[in-house]
Amino acid sequence: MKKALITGVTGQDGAYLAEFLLKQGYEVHGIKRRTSLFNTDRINHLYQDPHEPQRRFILHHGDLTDSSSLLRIIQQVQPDELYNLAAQSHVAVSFEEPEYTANSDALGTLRLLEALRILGLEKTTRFYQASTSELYGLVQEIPQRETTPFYPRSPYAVAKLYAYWITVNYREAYGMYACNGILFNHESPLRGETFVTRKITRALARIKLGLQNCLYLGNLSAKRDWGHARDYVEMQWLMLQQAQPEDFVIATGEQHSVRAFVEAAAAELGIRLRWEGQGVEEQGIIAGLSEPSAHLAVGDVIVAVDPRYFRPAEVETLLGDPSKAKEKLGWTPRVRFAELVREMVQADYQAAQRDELVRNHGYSVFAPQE
Ligand code: NDP
Ligand code: GDR
Repeated sequence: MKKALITGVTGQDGAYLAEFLLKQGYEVHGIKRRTSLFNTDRINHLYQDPHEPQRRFILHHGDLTDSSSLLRIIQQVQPDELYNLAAQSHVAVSFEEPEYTANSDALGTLRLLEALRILGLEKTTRFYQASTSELYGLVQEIPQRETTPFYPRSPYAVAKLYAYWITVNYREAYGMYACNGILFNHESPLRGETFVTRKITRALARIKLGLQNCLYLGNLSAKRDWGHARDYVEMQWLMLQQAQPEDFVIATGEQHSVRAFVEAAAAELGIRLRWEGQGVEEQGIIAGLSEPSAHLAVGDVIVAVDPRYFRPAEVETLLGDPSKAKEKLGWTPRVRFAELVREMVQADYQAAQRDELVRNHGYSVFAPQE
């Protein structure tokens, strides 16, 4: 039985990848951080009792900033495949925690690669690095492909640039099977609540049910190439099944603005939008809103621009060219934009209905029948 070790197993991609690898018959090990509250919501359905002798899903406490934990876990697991998905992955937060972001995202990758080398596994363990379209930043070419020059625009992207190159370097220096997946944005109902797509679907669902008044956003004109996380993790696995290690762009080849995402989600819910500051934006200036709107007309949904969500340096446009992955990995995105929006909206609407029930009736409605 093949063994996989996943860092970041409690994250969006980690959860989908763990599920996928278990289906493929792998023994799956995951590294999770110690947290004061449980952080395993996304993988609870995969949990197996530690007393179960045949269990194939095993969690270990560790942290990308702690070499000793990584060495211990890798030594114990001796993985055939190591997927490095762990990261401080929020671009805006990286401006607030740049040093920590560099430590976990850049040096964390180095720590894993060194651990493999120190333990003599550099020729046996295959390594996947979660690289990102954020490397392209201030884009030098449209669409972006594997050969497009990088121009990172945030502490997150700069840290990921180091991780990208140290992965290439260890491949070249030590003959490791190590790959970068340069993945464009991928979303799902499991997406963290502060990334823009999930923030939108969650807020609009709650606004529809009267649980929230207003959705505050930053740059509405930013454009992204959005795909579905479930599709993308399969490519992470496929990259490690090739004869030679190579780097691949994974993207849909389709681009939409943040504003278009809001409109698609609102249409899905059948709600009417009212934009604050729209006129200003049409003149090419991003609207700023000094005061949140106090009074909403009944039936109106307000989407307002709040400058606090602007970034010190922005990535305005990303569009991937996945031709190489198409040719060599047989990549075709199964889920397109409209379907992605629909799935996320439906999941958040169900969650909001549950919150509404709790608000109106209290937790007692969920208590077991007496
Ligand atoms: P998430 O933010 O959902 O998950 C990140 C995971 O990393 C979580 O499990 C988190 O743990 C863990 N983590 C964070 N810091 C550390 C640390 N110091 N030590 C150990 N674990 C840590 O990200 P995604 O699943 O969306 O993304 C997976 C990877 O792919 C990331 O590296 C991201 O940068 C990259 N990426 C993502 C893209 C996307 O669109 N989703 C696109 C391109 C790249 P906890 O649950 O405790 O917070
Ligand atoms: P991104 O994703 O920065 O592309 O990084 P995010 O969803 O955070 O932002 C996308 C775009 O939307 C604009 N935006 C807002 N973003 C957030 N989070 N909140 C807002 O209110 C808001 N309003 C507008 C942003 O300015 C940006 O232009 C994601 C992460 O998963 C990274 O880890 C990954 O590497 C890249 O995708 C590919």
